Amino acid sequence: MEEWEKFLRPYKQAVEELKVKLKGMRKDYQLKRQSSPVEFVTARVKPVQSIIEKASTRDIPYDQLRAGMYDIAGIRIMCQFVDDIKVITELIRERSDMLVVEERDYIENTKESGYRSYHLIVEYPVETIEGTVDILAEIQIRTLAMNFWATIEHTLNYKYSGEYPPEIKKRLQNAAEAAYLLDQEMSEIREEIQDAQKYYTKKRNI
Ligand code: 0O2
Ligand code: 0O2
Repeated sequence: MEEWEKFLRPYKQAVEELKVKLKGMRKDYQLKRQSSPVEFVTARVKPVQSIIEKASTRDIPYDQLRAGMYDIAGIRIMCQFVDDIKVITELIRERSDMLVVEERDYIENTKESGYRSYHLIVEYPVETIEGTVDILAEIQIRTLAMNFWATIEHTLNYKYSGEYPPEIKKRLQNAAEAAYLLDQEMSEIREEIQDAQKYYTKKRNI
């Protein structure tokens, strides 16, 4: 266990730092009195049990975990509108404190399950007393509707270990379609919503 704690130390540090930095983007927009593409940010270090299971199913040797498993540090950025995802991706690509090494677009290429999100794998340097450790982290960017669907599907996935009864599978596909339509509808009235939010923020600040 002590070995795991040592191994996970830079990941824990990275997750905390990345959370503060990415939440900072929201603060910057608020200071400029502009609508933020970032709604909220969550982050976690993958539990040891999940690391062990994933290493076993993917045949990743323990001495190659740092390079072979890129979601030990996981950050999730939620936004209101699908177009916000592109803005956030671009802001992350331009940053000098992390390097995007891979992108996976599950919005253009929706997974068979119905899963939609944009994934970035970044290399991030963590300063420790023994020097710099470069770790990989996965940043998932998704709308609130995508997050709602993915959170519920993830829970059901645990219950059924991915082997859904046909009725549940169909319902989940319907729900994925509904989430997609919800995102489309909200995009159509985006300006209306953002005007209302600006008005509300102004009123609150008086
Ligand atoms: P605030 O003030 O709400 O912005 P930690 O336990 O310290 O490691 P944290 O940040 O407490 O981490 O928890 P986590 O799980 O990483 O992130 C949860 C954050 O997401 C919390 O913000 C929640 O308020 C926010 N959150 C969760 N669901 C929603 C939602 O539907 N809408 C919005 N706007 N925010 C949500 P914080 O960090 O407490 O800060
Ligand atoms: P956690 O911590 O439980 O979320 P590969 O099969 O190799 O192409 P890989 O390496 O698993 O894919 O990476 P992928 O698919 O790019 O991203 C994996 C993560 O994306 C998952 O993490 C989920 O968080 C999310 N994800 C991918 N597909 C689905 C899906 O169908 N439903 C839901 N709810 N989430 C999905 P883990 O490994 O599940 O870890």
